[in-house]
Amino acid sequence: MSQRTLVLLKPDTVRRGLVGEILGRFEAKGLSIVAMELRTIDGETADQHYAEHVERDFYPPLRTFVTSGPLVALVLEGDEAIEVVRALNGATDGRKANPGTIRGDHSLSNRENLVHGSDSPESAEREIKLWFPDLP
Ligand code: YYY
Ligand code: MG
Repeated sequence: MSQRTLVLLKPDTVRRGLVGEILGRFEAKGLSIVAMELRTIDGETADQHYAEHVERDFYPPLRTFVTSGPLVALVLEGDEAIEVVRALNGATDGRKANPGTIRGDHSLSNRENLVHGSDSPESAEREIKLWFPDLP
């Protein structure tokens, strides 16, 4: 079933010059880009995006990180796109993510882990509305 999912190439991806490498993986997989924008977000947008995490101990440094510079926000579309993107991204902690995944190949951190992908159809709908409210 074709789905849309919200993906972020977080500020570490942009700083490290990995936008092309990571975008290339999604494209090579066959996912289509239906929206994409380079954007620097403020703390309130971070709070909305990570609403489920704002009370967690790890959130304050995560908030600082995700607002620390430009990121690339995009919407990807394709068959089972939500699960496919999560599989390409790999486990949250880059130290534990399998080699061959984006995080497994390029991240050694549980915070600076390069990418975000929506975790369910409900999250994807909420996040796409938050980041791209005008997307038809
Ligand atoms: O969906 P995913 O990004 O794989 O992980 P989440 O459990 O939703 O956490 C969101 C985000 O928070 C994660 O990508 C890194 C960061 N984080 C952290 O900084 N420290 C933790 N102990 C857990 C997660
Ligand atoms: Mg998550």
